[in-house]
Amino acid sequence: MTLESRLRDKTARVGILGLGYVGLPLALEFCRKGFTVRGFDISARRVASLKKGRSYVEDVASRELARAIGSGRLRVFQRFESLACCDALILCVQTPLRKTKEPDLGNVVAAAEQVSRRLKRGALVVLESTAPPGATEEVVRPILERGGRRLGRDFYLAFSPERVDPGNKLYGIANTPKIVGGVDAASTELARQLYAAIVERVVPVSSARAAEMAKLLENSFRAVNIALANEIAQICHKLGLNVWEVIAAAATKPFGFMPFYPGPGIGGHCIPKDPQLLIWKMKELDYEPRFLQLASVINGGMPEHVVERVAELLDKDKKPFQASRLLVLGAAYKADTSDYRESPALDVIKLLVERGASVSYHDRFVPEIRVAERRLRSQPLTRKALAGADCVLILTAHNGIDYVDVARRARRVFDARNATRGIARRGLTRL
Ligand code: SAJ
Repeated sequence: MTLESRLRDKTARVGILGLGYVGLPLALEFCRKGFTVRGFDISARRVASLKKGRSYVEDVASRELARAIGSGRLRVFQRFESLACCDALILCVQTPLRKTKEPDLGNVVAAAEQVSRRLKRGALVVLESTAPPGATEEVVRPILERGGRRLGRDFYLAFSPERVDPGNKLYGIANTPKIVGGVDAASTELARQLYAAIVERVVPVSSARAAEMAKLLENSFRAVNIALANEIAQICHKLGLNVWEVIAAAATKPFGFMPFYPGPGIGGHCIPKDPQLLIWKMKELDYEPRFLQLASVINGGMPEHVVERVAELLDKDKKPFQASRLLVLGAAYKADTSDYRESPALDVIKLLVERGASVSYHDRFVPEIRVAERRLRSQPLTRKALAGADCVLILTAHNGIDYVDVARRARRVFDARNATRGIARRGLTRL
């Protein structure tokens, strides 16, 4: 039977490498649509947890996971032997940035090498991990061609960007359009058929590079617009204007405008990283993407800007940082998540500690952080903690906090997220 017929009658065996916030929901979606899935992860802890039907991904319910495992629909492995029977293999491994802001494709190479050692003839390989333009063709393809294999005969290869938005209750895998771009036309078509089995709308593009670039545009769009909002915030501060009022007014325009908001900087695993992949690639091609670079500088400068604004407030109280006790509300990179990767709140805390302030934080989602070689634990948000702080900084606007009470009990509040919108109190200052 051909891969096409296996995809059509859902007998194609799907293998997913990397069972994180992208791979695990994807595995469950294929199970939901009737496929048998083999999931692979190098983490013994993750594999053990999955085998017990315990989900570690917020968008995957343990109950559904347990059913998929119990029925044999989903089988999970730490070892890669059973890759050999898979007809379609999807790589969902992390592609972090190195300290030098260069992409680290080590996980992609390692996964591709495991696949290459056991690639079933005629199988389709899809890279979902966000990667610089050309990575699918220049990094993954040569690894799969080892041993004289040929694209289009022995295997097919495509890129399809993940669009998983953790915690998004409106958009999940099935109702988020899925871009697919093959290294050749046959690969595009097979990838289209693979995803057409699980998503409502598949968007084929002309190449893997076009698909890689579309993903980077999506997130660079956010990064540069957030940088614009951050620059407008600094301009409004100089002009004595309320940037939140200005943005809200501009957002009443029913066309041609999309609001973005200032903050203490940008965090998470996508937005800070994706533009850097483009900047890095363009360096190779001797082109300088100045706009992307400038946006990165503006966003990266926001923690410092927040610290300068807090310094202005403490100066009014004749309180140097060294004699100040500061309470930070929110360590996560955005509201109502426990993810604090690349969180700008940690950058702000680090700068405050370096300036000699005594800093504590409260974040019910994030019990502990490490900043400037110190371990800080989330403190209970008590009246005493609020009253005892020389300034309370709101860096992540988690829901479930009584910001009216915060503004009432704290001597000073610096709100970098407009969490106190609509509240008027002496001592309350916003970005
Ligand atoms: N941020 C601002 N101002 C804004 C929007 C975001 O300062 O107006 C900050 C956030 O606080 C956070 C960072 O930027 O620190 C990134 O926030 P984000 O809203 O872009 O959320 P992410 O990082 O979870 O981005 C993901 C992306 N999803 C994928 O890549 C699959 C992005 O494409 C989505 O558009 C975004 O979620 C979303 O819309 O939730």
